[in-house]
Amino acid sequence: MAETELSTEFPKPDGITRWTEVMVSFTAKLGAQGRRVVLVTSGGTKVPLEARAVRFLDNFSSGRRGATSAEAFLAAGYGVLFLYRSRSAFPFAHRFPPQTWLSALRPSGPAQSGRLCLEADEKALPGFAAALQSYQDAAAAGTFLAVEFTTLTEYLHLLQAAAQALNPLGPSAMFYLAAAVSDFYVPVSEMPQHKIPSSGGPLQITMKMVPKMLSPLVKDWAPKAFIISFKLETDPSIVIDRARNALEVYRHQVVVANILESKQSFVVIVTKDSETKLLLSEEEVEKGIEIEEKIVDNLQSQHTAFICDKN
Ligand code: PAZ
Repeated sequence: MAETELSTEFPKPDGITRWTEVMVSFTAKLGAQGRRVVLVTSGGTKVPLEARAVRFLDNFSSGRRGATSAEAFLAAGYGVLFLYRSRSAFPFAHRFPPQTWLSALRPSGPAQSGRLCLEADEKALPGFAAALQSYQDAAAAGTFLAVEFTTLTEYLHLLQAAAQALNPLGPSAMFYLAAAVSDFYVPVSEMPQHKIPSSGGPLQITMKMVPKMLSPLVKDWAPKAFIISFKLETDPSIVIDRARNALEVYRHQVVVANILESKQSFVVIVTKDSETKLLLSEEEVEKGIEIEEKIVDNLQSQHTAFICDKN
């Protein structure tokens, strides 16, 4: 799908040109260092039902998968472009919701020369200092860039812009498409201007299918990149077939298949010739190991083989 085609159905939001420049310079700098760069998409998209939107179609995605995976990719040495739903889970911060640090952190004395001094009982915020350090290391090294979306339209344009930024990296670029993107939308031309009145009785809406961006991504936007999509189902009996079908239709490299109820402890990494089950044992859960560490470990090895194959 060309940029003009995307803009016809989904009008280009403000700020995309600036974000494209920021993403292009982020990836170019890391590419020049010989670093691999991954685009991690994360969280759900919001679809307005009205032009002056009061109501939206949204979904369950918390962004936890994307945030935890971004941390694992950074630890593995990747540059991470994190395209995430505003207010969804954020790398290094998502384990510390306000209720944890609001009560644990205390001013340790009056602010001095503009410096705020805080202290906390280490046990009240386990992992907090390490998370802060990891985030600040990534920020100082320039290996992490977060870009926010809220609506489906913003997501689609930012994905295209991110692909434009990553494409020059060829096989060193990875796309890790963990966001839960709406399959349905109301075209701007068919949207009511104002809040849909409840006085009209039960609501019937016809939504159009969102075009699958995996197709232009694989064919045109970043044809040399290593591309991973995710497939979520609620019926375990169909998820692998659906994953295989996606691989056949879009011809990308990997689908990570997961089921809603078990998504944090079990996934299947599906490729053209393999199915690898990744499972967290109870001991691993107790040790605080997360399934994303295993997913990223597996994909990093596959990415290495992919790069070797292309060179
Ligand atoms: O964001 P989260 O951690 O709550 O959930 C992750 C997920 C289930 C959205 C992701 O693993 C996934 O499957 N994304 C693709 C969903 C789909 O469009 O099928």
